[in-house]
Amino acid sequence: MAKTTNTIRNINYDKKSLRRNTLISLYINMLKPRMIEEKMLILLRQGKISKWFSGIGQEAISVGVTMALKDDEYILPMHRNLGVFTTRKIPLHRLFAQWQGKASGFTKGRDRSFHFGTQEYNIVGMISHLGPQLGVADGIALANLLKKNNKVTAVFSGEGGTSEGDFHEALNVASVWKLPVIFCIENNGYGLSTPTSQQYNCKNIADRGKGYGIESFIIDGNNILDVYSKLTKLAESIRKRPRPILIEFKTFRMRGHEEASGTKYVPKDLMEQWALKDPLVNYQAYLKEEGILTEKDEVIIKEDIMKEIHDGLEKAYAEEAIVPNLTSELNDVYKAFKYQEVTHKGKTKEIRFVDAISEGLKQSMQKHKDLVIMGQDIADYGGVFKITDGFLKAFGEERVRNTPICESAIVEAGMGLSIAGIKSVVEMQFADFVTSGFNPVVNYLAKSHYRWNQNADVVLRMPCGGGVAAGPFHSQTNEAWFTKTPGLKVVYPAFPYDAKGLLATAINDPNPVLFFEHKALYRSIRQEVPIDYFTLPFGKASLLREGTDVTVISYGAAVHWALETLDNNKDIDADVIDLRTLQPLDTEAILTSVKKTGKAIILQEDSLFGGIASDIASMIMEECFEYLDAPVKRVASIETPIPFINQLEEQYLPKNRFETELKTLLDY
Ligand SMILES: Cc1ncc(C[n+]2csc(CCOP(=O)(O)OP(=O)(O)O)c2C)c(N)n1
Repeated sequence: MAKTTNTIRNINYDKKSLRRNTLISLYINMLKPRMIEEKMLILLRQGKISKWFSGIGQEAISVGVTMALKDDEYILPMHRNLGVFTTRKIPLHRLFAQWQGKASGFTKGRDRSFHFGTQEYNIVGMISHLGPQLGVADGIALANLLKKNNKVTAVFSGEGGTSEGDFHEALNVASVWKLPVIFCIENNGYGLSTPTSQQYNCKNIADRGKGYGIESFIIDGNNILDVYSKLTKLAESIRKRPRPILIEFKTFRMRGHEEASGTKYVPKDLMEQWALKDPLVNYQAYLKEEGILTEKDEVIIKEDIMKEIHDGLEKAYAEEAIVPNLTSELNDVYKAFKYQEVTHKGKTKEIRFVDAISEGLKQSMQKHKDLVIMGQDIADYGGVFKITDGFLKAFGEERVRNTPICESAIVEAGMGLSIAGIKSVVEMQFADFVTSGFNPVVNYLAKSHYRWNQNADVVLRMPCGGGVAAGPFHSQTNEAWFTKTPGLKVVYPAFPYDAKGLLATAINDPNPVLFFEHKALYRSIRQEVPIDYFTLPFGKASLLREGTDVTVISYGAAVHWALETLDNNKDIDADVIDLRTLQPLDTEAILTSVKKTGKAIILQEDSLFGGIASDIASMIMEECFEYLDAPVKRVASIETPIPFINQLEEQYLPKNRFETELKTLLDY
């Protein structure tokens, strides 16, 4: 522990009307993470923990912010915010167990260090990618705004993290939507080895607030009384008048990025200057000067914390190591969902694919009273495909939300809404644009339940597919990017009836669902569809035709190409399987059919390599080898981006090659 007696104070404090209890609590709450860290550094040297990101010298920020918030208000910390976790009074043995990968931690050994959240303590931990936290905070703040509960959300980032697009998107959305969120930027001089001069080129990060229409402040992050008093005041003001605020805390990173990386690149005098501004040492000296803390108090407080650390460590060490259990690993990827069948009793009506989606969405909006939908141009304009036409009038602007062009922040906001218990549907204007929100989809939505038991109750609507002469960026069918990622469900209907029933299920399901809607089907495919709300189960393919010669497996628009080919070749007697959902996949339907026919052909709109057809083909070979009368055939688009002009697109897509390939297979 750093020596504190006879210290010359380098920070000026103003305790205003703060009571002794609060002043002492601020001290204890800063001291505890410092003492834990000092212990961790010893354990690290002994090889007892693997990695450590130090927040030494930055404790005043974590502690001041956390104490300014109420316990039921969410905080989204980063890797140097141990003080948030300890100030929220998480039992130390659980923190230690988390770092040791033990079961009584927060991630069952599935994620390390501070990469966890806990609803019990209203803390949402980071993913490694830093920036997404900011958009998730927007979502939580939006939930608070909608619930009108006057709660504030605080989210942290380093100055390095502010260079990510997520920062800019999150601030912009928060400003446009007037979200009650405090963006806390800890400017500690370095992002790994990169000094601020190479990170950004404005004087202060706080200056950026102006560009987004956000009030911003600079606070001395090493002055605990400043941090606490100013944050308390700001939080109170935001509770009364919801709005975002940007705060830049000036501070310094006193140790390496993580312990192994050292601080060689930091000028010595800089380190020495900041050492004089140690937030704990200075505050302790101040409390003593003021007669608020005596030597005796200090000894007792330290002994208590030491004992708490010691006991916590004993308990964590005594806990047995995790024994891998395959079933629980696999079961925890998704939140359990008990499918509720809602059958349709009433009348049917012939509608288009696009109407089925619109109707399904509308009925889910009626059923789930707090379901929020978000997307570009979906409100007044009704969406570029007019699926949400009239929704604004029917459900109001709180639930039907036009968004700025910022796919990352909106997916992240969906995650935040889910954390706060609100379902959402996000419309990607085109499935192609999901790339701009790819990180939060595959890393936040997909992995949160497995990591810390937090589901992402978000449906992403994905208007996709070719045949519409729209070129490489408005025609892709990119389902394979997501079927590859555990934690996501992927739905891809081919008919209006399926689209309506599966969309209802996607919204009921508490897991993240990517719902692919083929644009070429929107206005070309009609079907009798029940007028009332109904659901259809995931993981159940539909057997569209029954035959004995061959099994044709497909999904989306390609199902219609297969049917057209078979209509033109009435002599071919085929089982036709429309997969309907790709994750979960109805393997049983596939295998049963192939065992019957002995031949399988998979028609996929996407280019061949790495698509779902390849996985299905492998699966058939592994499971049905002895039943096969021919090699499994995959038919897919060629290995180029999807081109614009009709004749090139026709050459690209597999539609016209399917018939020949099917006949070759039958002749084998
Ligand atoms: C998207 C992404 N890029 C790079 C990294 C590697 N990385 C982890 S922390 C870090 C520095 C972050 O700096 P800053 O945001 O200032 O926070 P600090 O570590 O200084 O507290 C880097 C480069 C990462 N985790 N995620």
